[in-house]
Amino acid sequence: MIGRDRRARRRRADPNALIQHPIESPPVALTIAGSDSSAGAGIQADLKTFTALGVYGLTAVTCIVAEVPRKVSRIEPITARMVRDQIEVLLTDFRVDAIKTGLLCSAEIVCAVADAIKEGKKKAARSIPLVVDPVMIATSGDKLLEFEAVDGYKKKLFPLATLITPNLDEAAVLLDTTINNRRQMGSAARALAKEYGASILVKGGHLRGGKAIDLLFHQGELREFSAPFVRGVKTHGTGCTYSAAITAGLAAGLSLEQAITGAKKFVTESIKQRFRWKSKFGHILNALRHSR
Ligand code: PXL
Repeated sequence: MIGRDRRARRRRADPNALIQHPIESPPVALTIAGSDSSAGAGIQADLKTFTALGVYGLTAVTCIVAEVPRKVSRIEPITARMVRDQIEVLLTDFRVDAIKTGLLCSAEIVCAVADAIKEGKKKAARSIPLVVDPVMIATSGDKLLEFEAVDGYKKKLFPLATLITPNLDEAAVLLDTTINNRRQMGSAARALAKEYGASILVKGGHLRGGKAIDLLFHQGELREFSAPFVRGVKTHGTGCTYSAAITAGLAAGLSLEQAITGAKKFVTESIKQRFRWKSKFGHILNALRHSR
């Protein structure tokens, strides 16, 4: 059911309107994710994205990652109880318009997050869109998620999701298969949607070629979203930024397709306009520029 506020927002559902006419009570989005010390991914990317898109961001931190774009040094989870409490207090007091999950680190945290969201939604007595970004591996290739946590996603979190946004590697792990082309991407999106009753956006960025193509399976249909592939950039945090921008769009009252279209443009621009520095060791450090 959509309330009066949400209907009013959907009527003026132009994300630019939110930026150009700041309002005192902007839409509110909650990110449940890990902290990236280099601030290009994780909860930092989510907050920058929400802010750039005119949405107020709340955070529930799940773990702390000591890292730079090329290398994860150490991950330390927060206690599941503390993760749960952050979500609980926020959902009790704020009227949260959309939620996203990013890196959840362990099976215990995945289950705690699912329980807290379920409970919070019940108390709110209204539907709150939930975007689940099943983060498993960093762009650097470092493993971020405990293997046993995949089962928790399948059993507890995916059934609560509005949208799940796996990249090719994550979709392949979830379906225990390999995905090498567009046809296999489409089949994966359809299979995951059927399994979990959610809309699925399979991100094909890693397939390369001239375009970055994503496939959405939503309400029984497959739809393509594409943007020029920005070459030669080792991007860190694009997945987080993309799912956060979709979440911001949903919080602002956009339809799923409008939110994905806007988010894809936002990510592509953030990559094109990236910041660059030279590290002390002579290699280039890139960071997304989350602005419009
Ligand atoms: O990009 C995936 C990702 C998500 N969340 C956190 C991360 C990373 C990548 O390093 O650190 C906290």
